[in-house]
Amino acid sequence: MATDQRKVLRLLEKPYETQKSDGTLDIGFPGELEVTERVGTRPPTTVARAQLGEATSIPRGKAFSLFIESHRRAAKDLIDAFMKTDGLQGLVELATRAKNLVNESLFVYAFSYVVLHKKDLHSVRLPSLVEMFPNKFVPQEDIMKAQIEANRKAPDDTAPIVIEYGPEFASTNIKPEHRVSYWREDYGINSHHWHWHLVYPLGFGEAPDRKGELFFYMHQQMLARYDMERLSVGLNRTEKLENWRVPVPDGYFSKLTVNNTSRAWGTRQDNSMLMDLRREDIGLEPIDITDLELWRSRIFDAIHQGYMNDRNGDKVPLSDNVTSGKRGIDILGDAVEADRRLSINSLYYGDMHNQGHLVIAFTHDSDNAHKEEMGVMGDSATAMRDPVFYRWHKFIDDIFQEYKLIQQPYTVEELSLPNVVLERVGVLSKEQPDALTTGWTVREFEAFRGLDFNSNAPVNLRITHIDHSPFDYHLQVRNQLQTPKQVTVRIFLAPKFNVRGLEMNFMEQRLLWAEMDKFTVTLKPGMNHVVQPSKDSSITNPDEYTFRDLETGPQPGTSRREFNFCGCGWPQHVLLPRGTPGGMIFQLFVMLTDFEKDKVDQQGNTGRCANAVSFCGILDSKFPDGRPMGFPFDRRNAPQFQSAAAFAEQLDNVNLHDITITFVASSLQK
Ligand code: CUO
Repeated sequence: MATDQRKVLRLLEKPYETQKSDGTLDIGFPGELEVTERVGTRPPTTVARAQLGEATSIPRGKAFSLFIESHRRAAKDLIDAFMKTDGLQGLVELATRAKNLVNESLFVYAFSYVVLHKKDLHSVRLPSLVEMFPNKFVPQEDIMKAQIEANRKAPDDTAPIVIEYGPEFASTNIKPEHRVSYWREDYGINSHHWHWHLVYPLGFGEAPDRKGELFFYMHQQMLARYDMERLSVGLNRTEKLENWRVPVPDGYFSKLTVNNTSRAWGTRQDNSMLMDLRREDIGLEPIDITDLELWRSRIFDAIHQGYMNDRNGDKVPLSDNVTSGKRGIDILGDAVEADRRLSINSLYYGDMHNQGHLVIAFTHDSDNAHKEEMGVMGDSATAMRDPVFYRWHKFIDDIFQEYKLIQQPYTVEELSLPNVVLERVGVLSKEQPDALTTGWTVREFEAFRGLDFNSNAPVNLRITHIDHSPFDYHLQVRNQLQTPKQVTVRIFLAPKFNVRGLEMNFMEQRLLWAEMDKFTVTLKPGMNHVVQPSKDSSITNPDEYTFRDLETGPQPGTSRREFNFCGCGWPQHVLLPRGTPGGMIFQLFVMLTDFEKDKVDQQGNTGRCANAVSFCGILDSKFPDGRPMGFPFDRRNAPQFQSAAAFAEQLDNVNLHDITITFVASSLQK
C-alpha cells in the first residue's frame, strides 16, 4: 500500500484516542484550541481557532448529529479547512492536529467527505464504518467483556479476542417488532445509511444532481424493503407516524454507546410522548410540536395548490412534467428534508424531516433535565436500528406520495417500447430455476482499530447476518427491428400476496416494489438471451472494504465496479427479502425502455463512485437515468392497468414472473 494512503487511513483509526505520530507528536489534552507541537523534524506549528471555525463547538465524547443545524455548520467548517490545505502533506498535518480537538464522529464524517472529494485522494478508499466505530454496531456489554479479556491477557498472548454479535443477541422476541430487529440492526444497512448522508450532505458542498428527488426515492425504497421483510415474518406494513400528540407504542433500547467508554445513547420507553424540544445545551434552536404541525400543513397546502412560495413571494409550480429546471418532487424533497441551502423557502416550509428526527431522539429528556444523550435517531449511523425510524420516514414518504398521486398517470406511449418483445424472464440460482434461498452467514471484522484497548492481541468482531445465495436473471428478448437497439432493463421485486394472503391490485402493491437492478443492454436484431448476475445490481455495493483489504491492495482481477466502490450502496447481503421457511412467492417485474429516451448527457463526468447508482448516483455527475425515480411505480395507474399483471398483459416490453424465496433458518450454503 502506498505511504500516502497509509497516512490517510491511519487518521481513521482509533477515533477516541489522542493521536500520536511516531512518538514525536504530543498534542496536549483534548479540547485544547491552540496548540504548538513538533511533528517529526518539522518546525512547531499552530492550529488556530479561526482555522477550524465552528468545528470545535461540539464537545468530544458527545453525540454528533447531522440533523442539528449547528453541527452541520461545524462539519462545513472542518471540511472547508481540510479542502483548503495544500497537497496531501498539508491535509495530513492539519487533520492530525484537528483529530485531537474536534468531536470524534464529526472528525470521521468530515475527513471521509474530504477523502471522497479531494483530488489528491481519488485513489484512497474508505474502510468499513464497522471497523472505525465498532461501538455504533455492537452493544457496550460485549465490548466491555472484550476489554476485560484484553486486560487479563498476558502481554505475550496474541491470540485474537473475538466479539460475537448476531440476531439472537439483539432482542427478546417478546414484542412483534423484534422479529425484524436482525434487519434493522444489520451492519451493512446502517453503514449504507451513514454513507448516503455523507454523499448527500445538507448545507455544504456542491449540490448533487436531483438530490431532493433521491432523498425521496432512496428512503422510499428502504421502506419498501423493510415492508417486504415485515411481510416475510408475518408483520403488517409500517404505519406512518402522523399523530404527534399520542404516545409512540414502540420503545427502543440500543445498548450502544456514543463513545468507547460509558456514554450511552438515550433510550425510549414504550408509549413515550413526543415533547417540545429545549436542548440549547447542544446548540439546538427550540422546536415545538406545533412547529412541525404548521410546516406539515403548509407543505400539504403547497402540494394541493400545485406550487410553493419562494422567499420573494413568487409561485414556483410543482410538476413532474418539466422539460427544464427541477421536477416538483426534487423541489419538494429539498424543502422537506430540509436542506436550507436548497429549500425554496426554509423559513416558511421549515425543517420538517430533520427536526422530527431530533424530537423523536429526545423523547426521554427533551429539556435536558436529566442531562441525557440523544437517542439513536439522532445519528445517521444508528437511526435505522430503531423501529420508529420507519414510522417517521413513512410519514415523510406519505408527503411525497400525496404529491406523486396528483401527477398524471403514465400513458401507454410513455410505458411502451415498440418492436421489442420481452418474451420470458426468470432467475437461476445453483441451477435451480425461480427458487432463491436466504439464510445466515458470518463475517469477521478487525475491531481493534476502532477501539482503544491497550492490548497486543487483535480484537475481531464476528457478525452473524442474513444473506442469500447468488443468482442470475435471465431474459429472452426479441428485437423486431433490422438494427441493434439499446434498451434500459428495469427489474423490480414485490411480494405477490398481502399479509392476509390476498393478491394485490396496482395501488396496494405499488409502494412495495423494490428496485433490484437497472442496466443498459444492446439488443441485436432477432432473439437475445440476456444474463445479469445479482451481484452487479444497480443498488448494491460489493462487500465493504476493511482496513485489511485496503492494506493488501486490490486483488488481481478486481472489477471496474469494485474499483468504483465508495461506501454508499445497499449491502449486497440484503438484496433479497428473507422469504419464509416454506417458500414465499414474490413477483419479478421486468420492463424494457428506450435508452435513447432515458439517457442523460454527462459532461465532465468523472464516473467515480458509480457502483450503486440507483441509490447513490455518481459522484460529481448527473443521475444517469432521465426518467422520474421509481418509474413506472411512482405514479398512480391509468384505468386500463389495474394490476401489475395488466401491464404485462398489455405491454410487450413488460414481463411478470413468480419466483419463490425460501429462508433456511441455518447457515447458508452458498
Ligand atoms: Cu436518512 Cu431521516 O434521512 O434518515
